[in-house]
Amino acid sequence: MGDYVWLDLKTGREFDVPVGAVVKLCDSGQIQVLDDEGREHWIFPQNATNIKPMHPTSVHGVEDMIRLGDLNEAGILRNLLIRYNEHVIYTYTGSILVAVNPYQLLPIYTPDHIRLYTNRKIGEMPPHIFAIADNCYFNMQRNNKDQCCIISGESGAGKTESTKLILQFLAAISGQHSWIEQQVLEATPILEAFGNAKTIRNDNSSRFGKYIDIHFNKRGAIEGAKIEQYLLEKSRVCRQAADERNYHIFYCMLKGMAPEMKAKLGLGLAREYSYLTTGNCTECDGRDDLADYSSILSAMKVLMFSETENLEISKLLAAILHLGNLRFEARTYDNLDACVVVRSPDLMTAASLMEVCTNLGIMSNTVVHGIYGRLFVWIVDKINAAIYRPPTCESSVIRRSIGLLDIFGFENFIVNSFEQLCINFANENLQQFFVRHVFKLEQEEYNLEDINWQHIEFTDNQDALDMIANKPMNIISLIDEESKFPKGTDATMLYKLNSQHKLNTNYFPPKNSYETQFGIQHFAGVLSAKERYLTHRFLLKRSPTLSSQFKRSLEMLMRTLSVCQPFFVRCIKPNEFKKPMVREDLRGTCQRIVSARLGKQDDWQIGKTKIFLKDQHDMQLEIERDKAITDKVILIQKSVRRLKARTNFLRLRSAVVFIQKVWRGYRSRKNYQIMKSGFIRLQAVCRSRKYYR
Ligand code: AD9
Ligand code: MG
Repeated sequence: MGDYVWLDLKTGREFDVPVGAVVKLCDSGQIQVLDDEGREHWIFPQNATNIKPMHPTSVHGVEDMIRLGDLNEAGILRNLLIRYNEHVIYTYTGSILVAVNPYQLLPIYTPDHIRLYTNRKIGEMPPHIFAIADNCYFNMQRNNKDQCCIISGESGAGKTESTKLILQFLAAISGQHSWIEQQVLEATPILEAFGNAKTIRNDNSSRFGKYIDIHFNKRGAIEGAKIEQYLLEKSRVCRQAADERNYHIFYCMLKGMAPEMKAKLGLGLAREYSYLTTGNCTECDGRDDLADYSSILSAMKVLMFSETENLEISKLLAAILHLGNLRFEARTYDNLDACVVVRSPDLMTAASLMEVCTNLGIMSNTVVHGIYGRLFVWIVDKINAAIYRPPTCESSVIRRSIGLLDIFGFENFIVNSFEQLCINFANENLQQFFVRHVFKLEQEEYNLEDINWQHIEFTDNQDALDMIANKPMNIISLIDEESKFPKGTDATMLYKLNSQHKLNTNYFPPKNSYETQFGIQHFAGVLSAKERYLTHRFLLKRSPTLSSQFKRSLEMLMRTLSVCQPFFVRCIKPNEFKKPMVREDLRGTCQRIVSARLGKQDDWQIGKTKIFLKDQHDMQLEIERDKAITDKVILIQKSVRRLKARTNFLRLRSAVVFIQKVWRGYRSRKNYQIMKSGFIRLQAVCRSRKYYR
């Protein structure tokens, strides 16, 4: 009793690995165990193969996972879990740092921590992002070699926060407290304002990639920096998915700009702009757009943006918002179908802000997001003009640098388009860089030196990379070619992709001839793309095409990285709720619901991703749900009646606030809307009864 074991529940789940458990009771051959997720199990003698003793290193966890006796997936996951449960988010695997996103501010980044981690060897202190930064700095000086730190992980895993922490550490130990350090640090809020947005995965998601190269002089002090940006997601300017926002800057500007200035630019509230409302979400919990606006303005001052430049930027942002509100009317000229912009105050304001006449012709979304894309590039150039000091003859010999790579994480949405292909392709490249450094090069060296070693299994993603971009007729080159081809359509492109790659195991052709979706097996999983590339023709047709441009900048990045000594930080997202200390057990929750409502019968089964029910069960669950909603509605109706009796009809707003509270406790806001008139409109959940007083 009290022994720790691995319990293999063999649930058949996709990511089925043994879990840790502690033995509570041994009774005539039967063993009762309590697993890490708090569930009890009885193990019978005939199932003894389900249980294995745990190596002592796994019981309370280790700081460096190389030391794990059970060095397998289960061992690694448990090690991270028990540390995370104690708010210890950093763990090493050799010199690689694994960082689990705590989703809360931990008191581990104070000036004292900076001092504690300065000038220490890796392993001398508990794992920490500052230890990686310190080692980058130390290696740079000792080996006189440029360093780079590659921070990877899925969207929301903590890459950008880690980058900021490393920057903060380097600025502190560079020790000058100089203007240039300040400028390098202040570049971040500007870049985030224009290049980050709330997505369903991350409230501050980077919608571009960046490589910040920090330059140090021979005394080890920061003397400048250069920022390289990659592929801003421009489509977001005109369209956002449900529950997502446009770039932060728009909302900050509308909240924080002085009223006189807003009047001058003809600006109102966020909800008045079509480009800010397609995601049905103008606020972001935990973000203060008003306060952020003043931080952005003061950062811009530090980075030497002039008053005139700031005004020009605001004018362009305002013009984009007005353009988004334009309406078009279909017309026929000389038997040709055409459309014209309807004259409106928005058209006048947009034209005057952009200093063009109102005969704008057709203002498509592409033009607009083109404006924003160029504005973003201009802003990055402007920042570089302030922080980059070109090397002098003398300094170029002794200047050394540390590069921090923070790109957009792997993404898989319901509809994935060209942007996701590029983002995921960039991640594939980085994974290959990681695989080469951590496994391939190491193992090649052992072979060359005739060293005895145990082969480590790893997944090499080189084939997927070859299919996407390297081999002749690769996916990117086919997309490129089709976008230049005068008669190219989505269908012809898909046909070419299918005929070229259908036998490749990394390619998933459409399931039938009506499907317009194809999939790519990425190292992070299968991601399918709704084939919509040619709608981006405006951009693709330019010379060089967007994809070849992106491919070239990635190649340059890989070349830069390859001459540096690399450090790796792998960020991990602990749950999908953007919350601290949640454990996610959707399967368990579903199991509890069906067992509570349908009983423990053999009539239903839980598969890997779905529950299989009989028709009558579906009906039964529907009835239960309806009843639960009706009970709530009755409760609300009663409350309204009570309130109306006590107050009078005109004071209905306070009743509405009350109802919102009651209702919110039960269902998410998405399912109801409080109308100005005081009506509650229920969506989806109560289709048959549309309005309730
Ligand atoms: V994306 O690919 O740009 O969508 P990132 O960059 O990986 O993504 P980010 O760094 O933005 O994720 O982290 C997401 C959120 O997690 C942050 O806004 C913080 O609220 C939270 N986070 C991440 N790391 C830390 C941390 N070390 N301490 C506290 C953190 N909170
Ligand atoms: Mg980020």
